[in-house]
Amino acid sequence: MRNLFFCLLILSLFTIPGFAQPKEKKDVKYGQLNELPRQDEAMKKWRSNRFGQFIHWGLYAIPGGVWKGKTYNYAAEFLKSSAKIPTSTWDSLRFQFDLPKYNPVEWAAIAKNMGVKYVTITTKHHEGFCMWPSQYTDFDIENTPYGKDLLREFVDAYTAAGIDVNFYYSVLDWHHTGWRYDIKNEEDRVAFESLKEYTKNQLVELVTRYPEVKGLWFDGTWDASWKKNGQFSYELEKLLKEKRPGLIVNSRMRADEYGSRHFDSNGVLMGDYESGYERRLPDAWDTKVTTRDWECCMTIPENQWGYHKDWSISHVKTPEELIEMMVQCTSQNGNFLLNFGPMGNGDIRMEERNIAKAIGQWMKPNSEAIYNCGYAGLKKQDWGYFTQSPDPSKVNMVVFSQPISGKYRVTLPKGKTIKKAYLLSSPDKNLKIEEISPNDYFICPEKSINKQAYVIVLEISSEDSKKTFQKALT
Ligand code: H76
Repeated sequence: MRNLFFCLLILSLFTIPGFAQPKEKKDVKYGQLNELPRQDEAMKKWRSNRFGQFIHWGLYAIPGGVWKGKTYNYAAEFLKSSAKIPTSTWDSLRFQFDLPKYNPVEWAAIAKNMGVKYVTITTKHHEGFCMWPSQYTDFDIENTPYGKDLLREFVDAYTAAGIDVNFYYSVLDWHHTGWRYDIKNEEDRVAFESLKEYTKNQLVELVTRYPEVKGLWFDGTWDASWKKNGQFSYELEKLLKEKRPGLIVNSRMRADEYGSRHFDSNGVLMGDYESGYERRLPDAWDTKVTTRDWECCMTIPENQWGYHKDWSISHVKTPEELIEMMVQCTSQNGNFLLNFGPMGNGDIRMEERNIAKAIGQWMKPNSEAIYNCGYAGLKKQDWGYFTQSPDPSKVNMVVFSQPISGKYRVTLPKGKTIKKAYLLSSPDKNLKIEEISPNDYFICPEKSINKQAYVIVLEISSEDSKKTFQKALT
């Protein structure tokens, strides 16, 4: 009787809406375009890069968060909105964009020295100013004292340095009269059509003028107006990929026809990688993210993308914090995109130069644990992060927190054993390995005196695993 009662209880739960019911699959027409994860060469390259530089540069770099003597603490690229500056006033900043210090060859050298393999630069942010000479607007670099195509110079310099170039593009546009936050009536619809047309023209222009571009990073796509245009963004992604085979697009570009963003109404990722991790990381033990491509974009201060004159208003991340974030991303199959906000005169601020240098100094001896690396499929431990080397028999341990005991725990899946362990910096010297129980180990470096994160390499074998297991049984 009691059993019957429980059976009925369980059965009844399935009939309560929203409880334990398999979600009904929606018919999504304008969702994902291609099978994921993409396995073509362009995507493999993107995935192997792991570390990139984000660049936010536009007219907002001129006031740098300060307007009429008042400092606005909110993100400098939002100053027009924070200080309620009329569009015509803001737009006339372009007459001050003369960039005497702009030296893209030097920028590229700084980036290369830091160890990035790709860069993503703002071609147009929310202010609507275009960093390339666009045939579809006068609000562009051509109509500034600088006058030249700074984007072409940028693409050339970074490409020559061996760094893949990507373009950030904001659909949200405070300058374009067709932009709407929502579409509420016929007038809005007509206006927004002109913005759509403009967006399409400019993106085709960008991928045509700069065929080197590897990917497009869409932003300002959260408003109702864009979300109501799922079919348009689907067709736009398709068109751009036809124009530029191999083009890589972030998930933020898209909403499906039901307005579901990043992931469609059935939970399928749109675009080629997830780009929702902005100024935050997934939990370090989250293994779900390892099943897809993703990228985390990060600021150095708390929330400044464009140049802000006063960095004392928030915590400024140290190179060590940033390196740890990058390593965590790699350990979970993600890329790390670190933002720089060049100044209104074209220079790069000293704080950013110093951070780039410090990260570069760490990268030089340790980057083998980053490039081409990913999720190792091992249980995360408190001392840091595992990264899987492209050599399947090698796993890196990137140590950030040295245990007081001096012993580093490693748990392997059944059937695998550690053959040897050594510091990446001295591969000829084996570290002591203590087997606790089958598949469970302590790695014991002689001394843990490192002041910086460092890498221990594990050579893993699956052949002699049986022997070890047998030995343990007897
Ligand atoms: C909010 C917001 C925007 N998205 C970031 C990537 C920056 O561009 C910021 O301005």
